[in-house]
Amino acid sequence: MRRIFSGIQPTGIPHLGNYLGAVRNWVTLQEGAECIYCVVDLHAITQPHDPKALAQATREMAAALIAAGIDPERSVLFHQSSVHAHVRLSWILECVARIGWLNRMTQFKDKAGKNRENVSCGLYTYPALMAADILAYRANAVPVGDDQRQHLELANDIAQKFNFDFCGEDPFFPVIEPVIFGPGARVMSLRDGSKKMSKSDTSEQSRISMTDDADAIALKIRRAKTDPEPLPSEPAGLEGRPEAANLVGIYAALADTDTAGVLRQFGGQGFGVFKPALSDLLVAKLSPIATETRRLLADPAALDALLRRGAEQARAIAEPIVDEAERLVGFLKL
Ligand code: AQP
Repeated sequence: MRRIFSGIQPTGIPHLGNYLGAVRNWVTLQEGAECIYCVVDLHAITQPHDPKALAQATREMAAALIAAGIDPERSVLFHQSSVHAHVRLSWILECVARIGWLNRMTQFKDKAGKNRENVSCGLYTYPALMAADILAYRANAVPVGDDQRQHLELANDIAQKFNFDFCGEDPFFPVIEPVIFGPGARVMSLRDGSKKMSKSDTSEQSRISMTDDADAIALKIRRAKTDPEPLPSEPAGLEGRPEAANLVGIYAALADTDTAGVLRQFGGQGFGVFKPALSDLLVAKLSPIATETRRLLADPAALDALLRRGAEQARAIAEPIVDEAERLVGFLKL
């Protein structure tokens, strides 16, 4: 059976990119696979954060995941800092990973920018922790947005080097398959079609948050950057029009169709017609999630109990795996 692992940082309210690129697929994958989903609060402190807000942000992310359809009865749902196996394995994998491999990570370059000398060491070694998150469960499939493809390739390189260095003929860690699909695999900023939609973008107008109400959604879509041309009838006509392509891609992902399908419906129409239709679709899909998130957050004790149970389930899987990894490395296990 496939064992799925994926995570999301509690760095703010999840947005449409998180939903279409990752969370929605997590929900679908619950049918027919063993799924382990994690709110990765250890990753969230790799950049400056507010310690007073992190615990609540972790709860909010868990609530949003459950509201979007992650079923804690079927999947393991927990927060990363409650399972120490992640950190234990991360250290080992940092010692397996090579500096040259980490130097190639584009996410580090994007997030560090010109401030490279002053960002945290954690931001640099983030991909080794991500590899540990997955490999602590010996998960073999990881649903993510397209931006995480490079980190998964690195996780595979690290796993294979561990197997080569410590496991002889009998590989301990599996090959990890990235599960990346759909027109929502890379949702771009509403203000700049060349930048991905992100929780940490300073402009609220750049993203649709999963808790936005109908008015906020309509306003953000109305203000979304576009061009004066009508929509083309064929996907090729979107070339060189990143903002238009992004909005069409969002519509396609929400309507479970593809770009060609959307353009068959809206080709030749201007944004004055297309944007209200997109707003209505967004409201129809996101409003029930926002309402359910608020309902879950009204009972933090119940939410905490779910996370506590998820952590116990996660520990039961990860601790023996990481114990064995430590034995393979040669630690004295008493
Ligand atoms: N714009 C996006 N389009 C498609 N998928 C996306 N994901 C993130 N942004 C997009 C996917 O969401 C999952 C969880 O991401 P994360 O929160 O752990 O980290 P991130 O990729 O760094 O997302 P953000 O929103 O940009 O967070 P911040 O601003 O805090 O760094 C991942 O599977 C990711 O691919």
